[in-house]
Amino acid sequence: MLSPMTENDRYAPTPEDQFSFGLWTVGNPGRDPFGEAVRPQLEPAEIVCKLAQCGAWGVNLHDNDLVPFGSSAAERGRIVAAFKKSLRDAGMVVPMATTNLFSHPVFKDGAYTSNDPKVRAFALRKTMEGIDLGVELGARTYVFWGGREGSEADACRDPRTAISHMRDAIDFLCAYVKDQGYDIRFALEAKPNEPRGDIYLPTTGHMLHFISTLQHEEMVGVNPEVAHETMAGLSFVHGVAQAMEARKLFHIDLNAQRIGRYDQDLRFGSEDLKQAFLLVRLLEGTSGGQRYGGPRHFDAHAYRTEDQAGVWEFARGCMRTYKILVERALSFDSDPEVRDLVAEHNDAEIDPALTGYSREKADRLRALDLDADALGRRGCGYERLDQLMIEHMLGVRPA
Ligand code: GCO
Ligand code: MN
Ligand code: MN
Repeated sequence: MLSPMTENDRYAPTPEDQFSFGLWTVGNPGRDPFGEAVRPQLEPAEIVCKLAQCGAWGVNLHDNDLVPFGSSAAERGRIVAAFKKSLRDAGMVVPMATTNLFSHPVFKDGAYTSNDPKVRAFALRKTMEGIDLGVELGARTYVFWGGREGSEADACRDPRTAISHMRDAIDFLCAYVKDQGYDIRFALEAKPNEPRGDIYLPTTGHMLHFISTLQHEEMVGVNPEVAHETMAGLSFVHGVAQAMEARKLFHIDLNAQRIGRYDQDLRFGSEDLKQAFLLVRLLEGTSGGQRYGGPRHFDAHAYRTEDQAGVWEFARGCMRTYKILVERALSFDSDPEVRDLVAEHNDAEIDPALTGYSREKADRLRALDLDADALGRRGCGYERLDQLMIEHMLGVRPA
């Protein structure tokens, strides 16, 4: 039984929310390195139908989530046609697609960064076919997660060579997209480790710099994931904000994670609610910044303890928590006391002198009477601000 959802439920998902799930997320049968599957493998058509019933808008996929590795052209054609029909029937879209470059043993030492040009060639060709598939299904974003692009025995290659191979691959594929006339952008997803001991380009920050070295950097952005940045012990919100500021947030993988653990891919908001709140506040622009316009994709899966009912409970929980947090963020950012505490201290005399260097501005700065001791004595009021945030999050304010 699905949890009850009434028609006027203000947290009920709508297509405008752009909530999406991967076939591999709700389709995860609960296999882990220590145990077998605990749930049957669902067919893509069934996943599409169930996701639509839960109120999701989109479904994402790896090439092989839909078309099994090694399928013939005829099989591919049949599978894709049937899948398109299930999308139409359910009113669902495919906003993002990606390539599985990690399951087959050929990728055990990487795909684009493998030392073997034959493996690199195979990876490129597989990605070209994956892009064709994504475009055929209507995807506007193509994600690159280099799960096996890393090492354990680090003497195996110069990491600089790995990065330059990675650049060659992305440059090649950007040119492929342009040559085909496709309307699709790339989003690079970082992860510090797992399944490799260390993965190259381990954080969103590394990716952002790498993108600036590409031939078609305008086509390439990032797909940050809560779990991955948190595994590295970093502030996910700061990483996402940097991507937004650089206009490079093309996609996002929402889930939950505790620091210092394996990639948990938990239900959105189920851990570190404060980061989740701040993230939603950032994405939705409730404090005034620009809103993120892309899909809200949940790259997570249900606990291994769950049966099929638990999986749909999980999916609805991700979306519901997101919407509750939107409401809480709006409430926080419209609280007059909060506005007062976060208001910028504008100074008509000083502010213009701080940007755009000129000798005259430098002289003005030198002439300013600035009392560092007095400035240093002032309290910031952040204890109050943070407590107010907690109270909005917990729903006790406004009373
Ligand atoms: C992981 C990754 C993947 C990717 C997916 C799309 O840690 O397993 O997050 O789920 O997001 O492969 O590229
Ligand atoms: Mn991910
Ligand atoms: Mn992950």
